[in-house]
Amino acid sequence: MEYEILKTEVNDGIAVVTISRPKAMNALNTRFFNEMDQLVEEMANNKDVKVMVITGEGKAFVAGADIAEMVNKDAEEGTAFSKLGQNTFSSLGKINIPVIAAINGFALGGGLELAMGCDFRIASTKAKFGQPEVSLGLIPGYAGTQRLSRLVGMGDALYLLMTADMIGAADALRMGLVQKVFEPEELMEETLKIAKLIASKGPLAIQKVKTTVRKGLEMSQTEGEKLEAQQFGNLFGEGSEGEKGMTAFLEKRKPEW
Ligand code: CO8
Repeated sequence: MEYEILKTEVNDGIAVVTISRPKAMNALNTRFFNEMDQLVEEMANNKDVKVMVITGEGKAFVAGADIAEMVNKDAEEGTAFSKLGQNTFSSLGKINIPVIAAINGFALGGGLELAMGCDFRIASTKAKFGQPEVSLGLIPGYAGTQRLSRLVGMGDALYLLMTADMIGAADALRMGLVQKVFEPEELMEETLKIAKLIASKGPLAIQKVKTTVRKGLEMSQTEGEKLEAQQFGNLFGEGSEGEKGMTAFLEKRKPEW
């Protein structure tokens, strides 16, 4: 399948994926999900890509699911459209490379759900966030009810979900919904600096941080600690990444992975 909505550029191990449907505020349609599924598979198998950054073209990161595509769906089709998006966004959490959302503008409804499916979020001071579904007589369908409450806690999640209030970057930062905020003209440059910093670290360690935290969140503390001990141990031994990193430290030089 040719890409029509997703534009990808890979430089120095960082893939920047721009969602490009600006006339519809980058609203998410079936075509977007099919392209994103294909792209995630390609990125996961591309040894040159160490970090993926997702951003939007124009005024929006993504202004939600495509309302024009959804309006005539029946209950069964609505459930299918919800599962399609849930699967795509959960695949971002499953691939071995970190995925960062660089939120340039509106991140509403399905757009905020996409951002929350990423590993963490960097925002422009101009970004706006919200879950406006109840204004449309809907609820989030791409795991927003689940991810938002886990990310910001029940009070702020229910506030956003029940009021459909659109908040700015400062409030999103306070809630922990985003991790960093930059001026619009600095957003990509600063996000790329963070991506490059991550790309300079032990690649297997980065993979294991991602999978251990994400899988751990679905386990009890005791099970999570068992998983951590296993993953920690896997980084040791002759020729291992841990050996390379620790030896470089002791020899006062930069590691070569
Ligand atoms: N879907 C389809 N088209 C959209 C969407 C959208 N979500 N958002 C904007 N557009 C279109 C507009 O219709 C308009 O099209 P046109 O030029 O043809 O009239 C164009 O984009 C530009 O939009 P505006 O003129 O409205 O631009 P403004 O700058 O005035 O406003 C806003 C920008 C505030 C972002 C405004 O467009 C808006 O409120 N958009 C809708 C936001 C929204 O409600 N999002 C939630 C959608 S529901 C959702 O995401 C549920 C996810 C779970 C689905 C589960 C599946 C079953």
